[in-house]
Amino acid sequence: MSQLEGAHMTAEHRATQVMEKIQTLASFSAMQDGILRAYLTEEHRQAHQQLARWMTQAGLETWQDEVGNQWGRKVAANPELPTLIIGSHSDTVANAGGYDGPLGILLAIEALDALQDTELPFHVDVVAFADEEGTRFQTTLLGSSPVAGLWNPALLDRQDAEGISIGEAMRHFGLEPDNVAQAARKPEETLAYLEVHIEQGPLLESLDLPVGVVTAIAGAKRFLIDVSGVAGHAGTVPLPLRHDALCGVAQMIATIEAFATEHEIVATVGKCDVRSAAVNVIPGQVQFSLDIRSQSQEKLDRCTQLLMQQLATIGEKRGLNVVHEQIYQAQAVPCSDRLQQLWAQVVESATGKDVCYLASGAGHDAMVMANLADMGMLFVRCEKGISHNPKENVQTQDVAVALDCLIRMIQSVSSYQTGTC
Ligand code: HGY
Ligand code: MN
Ligand code: MN
Repeated sequence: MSQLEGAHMTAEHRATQVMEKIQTLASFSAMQDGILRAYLTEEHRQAHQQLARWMTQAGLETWQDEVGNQWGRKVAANPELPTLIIGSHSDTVANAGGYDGPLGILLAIEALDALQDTELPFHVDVVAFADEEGTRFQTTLLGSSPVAGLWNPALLDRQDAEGISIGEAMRHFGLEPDNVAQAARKPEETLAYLEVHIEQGPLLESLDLPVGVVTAIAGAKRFLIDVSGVAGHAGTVPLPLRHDALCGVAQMIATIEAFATEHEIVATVGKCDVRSAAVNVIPGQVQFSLDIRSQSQEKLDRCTQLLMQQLATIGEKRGLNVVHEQIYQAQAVPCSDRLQQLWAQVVESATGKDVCYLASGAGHDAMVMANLADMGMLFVRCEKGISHNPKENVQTQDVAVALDCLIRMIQSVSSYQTGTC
């Protein structure tokens, strides 16, 4: 009987359970007709209470840390042994799919349930990070950064759209903001960090492969760009005399698209807000967001500088004032070579297929957890590569393959620990 059939359940049965739990988690949403679960909200609390129940049923010891992350531990016989951490995020973007984040958490819980009768030479912690997307406070990785020892207390003043600061929201949630740094884990006690996540891209589907090994995670920078012109009467100001902020932004957005195409990076304007908008007023003030990414940190830094110069030139020619504020950045991060090798061996033995290695254009908690320990990721095929969209979907049989791979990976990490691989 394979490990997957531990506790007398077949691989398909376990995968079906994971898919059902995805739907249960999706019900903890601030939206009536979609999924939105943001940091330090009632939906966050309810989802983590449900995850804690599933962790307990899988035989894990559970606790919530100082940031609001939910943990579950498969305890090893010897308390002095190091810990393998497996996790992903439980928060979502607005109108999200059900798998981005939760799939990785539920696979980890299911894998440890299947291994309940197996003694491992290390503790295994499953973690649900409470904020990876940054949906509420516009800054991401708030759950995993303190765990990785990367906490900036200045962020406590960052406010949401209602003017509530992270510090206030933490207190309301029952957390003490001054204790956040205590969530940091010790590198010397951490064996490795693993994350299983949907690919959020089309490559695995195009190759007809259920899973793939991640090589690196793209670096990203995010900005809010304020463009100021002159508001005016739509009926009386001739075009040549206008300083129309929205026309300027329109030209900037087209320039961003052309620049990213030319330089083979990705750049996205996801939000655009016309201040005091009215049909008969020439827009005087517009703020838009810019998300720019590359697998190469050097290219990301160089392209960002070049692009900002082009936006400033557009502003000068139109008599607009352009100010940009960087609100987020994450360095491009390579995945551990040894964990990539281990994942590849596991994938080959579980699928009997060639191993696909692919980089991640999306950010993940793994990119900050790499500051704590060696990091390795496994991607799961998702339909048409669609994500951050209610149409996000995976197949149960691919979940079964991913679960099999994760169980084999946990078992092979012991060889990694002793350096025998
Ligand atoms: O934006 C990202 O890459 C991730 O989904 N937070
Ligand atoms: Mn994600
Ligand atoms: Mn996401």
